[in-house]
Amino acid sequence: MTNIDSDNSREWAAQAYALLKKRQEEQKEELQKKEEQKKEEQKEEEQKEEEQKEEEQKEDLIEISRKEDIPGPPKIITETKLGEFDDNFTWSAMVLAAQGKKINQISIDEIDWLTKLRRGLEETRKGFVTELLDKLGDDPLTPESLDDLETLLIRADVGIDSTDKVISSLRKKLNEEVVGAEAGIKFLKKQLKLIIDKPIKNSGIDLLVPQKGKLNVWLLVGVNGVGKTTTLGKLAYLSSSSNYKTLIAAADTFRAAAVEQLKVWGKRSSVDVISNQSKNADPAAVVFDAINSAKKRNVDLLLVDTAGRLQTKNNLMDELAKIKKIIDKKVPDAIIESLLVLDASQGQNGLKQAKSFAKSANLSGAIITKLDGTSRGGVSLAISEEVNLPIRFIGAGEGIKDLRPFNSYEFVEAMLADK
Ligand SMILES: Nc1nc2c(ncn2[C@@H]2O[C@H](COP(=O)(O)OP(=O)(O)OP(=O)(O)O)[C@@H](O)[C@H]2O)c(=O)[nH]1
Ligand SMILES: [Mg+2]
Repeated sequence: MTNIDSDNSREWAAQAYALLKKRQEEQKEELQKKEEQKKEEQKEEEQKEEEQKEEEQKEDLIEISRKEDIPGPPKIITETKLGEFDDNFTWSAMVLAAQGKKINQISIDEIDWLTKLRRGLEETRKGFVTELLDKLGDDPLTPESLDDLETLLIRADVGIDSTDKVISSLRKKLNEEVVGAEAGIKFLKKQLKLIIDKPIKNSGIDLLVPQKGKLNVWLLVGVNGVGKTTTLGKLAYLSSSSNYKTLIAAADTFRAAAVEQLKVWGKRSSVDVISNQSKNADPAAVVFDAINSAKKRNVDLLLVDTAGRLQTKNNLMDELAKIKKIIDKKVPDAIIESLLVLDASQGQNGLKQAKSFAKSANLSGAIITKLDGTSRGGVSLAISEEVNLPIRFIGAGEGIKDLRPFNSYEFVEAMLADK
């Protein structure tokens, strides 16, 4: 980025910030007005009641409980607050601008998410970009700096195949021309993006959304503890707040607390949960009930939580096959997505899981979770290159809004942000 560019960027980000702040203040004022109006109405009502009660008290001296003692309905706080106008804001605004967003199209939620993603990938970046930039300085790339880069990529869990690919294309470029540090990073970003985009392009679907007019069934699979249930909860919120009729099937009947955990998420996102409380219930039977219910209610998206832990792995795969069979039989034209949930902090272990699941579970995509605070965010590249799975969503936190559709540009920018 030249100085002129970065001056312009800051100016642009400052304008966006001012606009968001103004919008937030207007919303606040509007909310305040509404609340005052409500209070006014309440007061009038109370006064009327008071007068009535006074009349009654004259006849009968009974103590009457005052209305203030009765608690009002709980306030639902889902609005994200605008943070400071800082480096995080400027960076996030620029990433949105680079994708063609106009100043008045930017939302606080988007800024908040990008800030979280960039913060989350800080550890991955620390052991990688910071060191790389230190090593490179302002000098052009040399064959030695490529060796350093190779080590750093492997250390960030990018995987051997992706690393080889990136290094050999950089080497080729170096043979043809002098590549400065800045241009080198730009080229590196482009190569990493190409790797992540390949399986997405191959799938023919850029952005995974439920198809309208059909029943979409998304199965969340993966080993225990990777974040399946949490991810499902966040997906339920994303889906219902995007106006898709959503339903949850609690098909993890293996772990006793799983249904309760899902019900909490269901409540948070106002989505119903179909479950079977009896011990040793058959997961396929829960899916059977859920499909009946989904058909009756004209549901767009049925989210199915599955167990991550059964006695043996074969058992788990058999269970998944049984669930799919039931769906195929009952709704042959349903669109089934089998999404493998992977915990980024498990690095190469996660890659192994992906390879083993991909062999037997007929997966159609991956969801990477726990990208907040791990130094192994690079594993997303290994999943794309070595398992050929399109990444569909990424999670960076335990909150309901901490999951977003995967965007390779934002991901690579966050992973290689230079501060
Ligand atoms: N920091 C962080 N924690 C997460 C994220 N996603 C899930 N978790 C946490 O990871 C833990 C396990 O999450 P679950 O959703 O229960 O995982 P699961 O795969 O359903 O686990 P089993 O049902 O036991 O197989 C919980 O403490 C979650 O809060 C994330 O993106 N970031
Ligand atoms: Mg679970």
